[in-house]
Amino acid sequence: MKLPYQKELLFSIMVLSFFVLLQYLPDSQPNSDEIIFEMTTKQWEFEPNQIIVEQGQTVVIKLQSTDVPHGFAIDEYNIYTFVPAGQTVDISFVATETGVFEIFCNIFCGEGHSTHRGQLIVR
Ligand SMILES: [Cu+2]
Repeated sequence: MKLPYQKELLFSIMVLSFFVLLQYLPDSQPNSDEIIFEMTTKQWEFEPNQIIVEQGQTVVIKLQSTDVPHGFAIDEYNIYTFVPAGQTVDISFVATETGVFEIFCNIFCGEGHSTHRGQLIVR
């Protein structure tokens, strides 16, 4: 038996099913979330001095210098940020590459400047 508008009805059901199924599909980008760190920098350390994130996350670092001007740099991510004395700056990037990366101060900040280091781990 053939119903009137059978094709149209079938099509409508397929379209509706598609949208209903969409609700239940797993998120195709589970790591697309944002992760926020509060970090301080001073002569001659970052605190915390290691941050660990998942690949694909948007990383926001709220970095405060508690003494003199410092820098925050990660070569592989092309990040070179100046942090004025006593101020907080937001550093934001997407962790596209996995690995262990050195964070370093790229503004001369005193005798321990060359040891002013931290680590970014993207896994
Ligand atoms: Cu420094």
